[in-house]
Amino acid sequence: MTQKVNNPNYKAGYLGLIGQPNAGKSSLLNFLISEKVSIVTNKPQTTRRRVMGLHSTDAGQIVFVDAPGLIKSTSGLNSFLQKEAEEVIQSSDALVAVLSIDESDAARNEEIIDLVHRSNKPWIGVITKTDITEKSHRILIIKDMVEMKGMKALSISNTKANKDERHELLEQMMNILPISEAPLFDTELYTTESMRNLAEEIIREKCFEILNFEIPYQLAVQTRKFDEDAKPCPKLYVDILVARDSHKPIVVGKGGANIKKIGEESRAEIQKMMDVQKVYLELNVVVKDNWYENKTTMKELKYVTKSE
Ligand SMILES: Nc1nc2c(ncn2[C@@H]2O[C@H](COP(=O)(O)OP(=O)(O)OP(=O)(O)O)[C@@H](O)[C@H]2O)c(=O)[nH]1
Ligand SMILES: [Mg+2]
Repeated sequence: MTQKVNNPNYKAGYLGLIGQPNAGKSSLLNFLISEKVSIVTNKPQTTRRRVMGLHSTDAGQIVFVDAPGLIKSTSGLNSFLQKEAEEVIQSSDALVAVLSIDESDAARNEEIIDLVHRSNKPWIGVITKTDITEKSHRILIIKDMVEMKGMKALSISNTKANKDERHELLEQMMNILPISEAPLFDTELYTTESMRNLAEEIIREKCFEILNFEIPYQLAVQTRKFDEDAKPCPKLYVDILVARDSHKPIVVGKGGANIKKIGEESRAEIQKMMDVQKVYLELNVVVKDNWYENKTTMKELKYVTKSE
């Protein structure tokens, strides 16, 4: 149970990060909470289900909800991504429109602005990737689009911003949250994600980075067994699900090169995340034909929205 606070101005609530795929939502979340909770790659549609990150101070608690990028689809995994993003909008107390200056089509940023505005929830615009100097003329254009709706726009580089800029952003975000009698989660936590989920996501991120083309989009990561208290070190047995037979040799790679690299890079990052010297990680590539069309598998992977 979380404790009531003795501050009539204390704020707490869910703040959804909404944007086009690749806009920098997950990078923004990690930057704001100074921890890596949401995976980041240069490929769109990296985030699949909502990921929560927490920022707690004496003034309040922001529960960031990182959503998948907005896409339109009616089938398979993409239809889940669309529903999940829509549900984050509905279930949040306030929203951040994450708007990248790297987006060449202004209409795509406008679409996000219209969407968050239509929700009738308090929102602010955060203009990202401002370090891409050759596109900096777009900052003012996007700022205008947000201000036309009567809302505030702040700009940030997730890679180059300093502590003061981070504080400014957090303060503005706290401002649009509702007054609350108590924090929503334990104030010592920086995420509500389990170790197991964080580890799965790290492995998925490495798959995205190491494997090319369409394979990462048709792949999922599922823990078979996680023995946290094993001696001499925690043991993780994880399946990489692929959608067809022909994908398996691609994930494994020539002489096992890909899977070895995915394993090594994942293990190093999982050890860091768990704050331990050593983790035993066993990866298995498992073919599950068109797993994204299988309701049970989708459920097991938590690729179902809260309302389903
Ligand atoms: N130059 C620059 N690149 C950034 C910035 N923020 C994010 N990126 C890069 O943009 C790419 C996408 O970042 P993500 O944080 O994964 O974007 P996202 O909006 O969460 O993407 P999805 O989960 O796919 O919807 C990655 O290659 C990031 O490194 C930034 O401020 N500046
Ligand atoms: Mg993301």
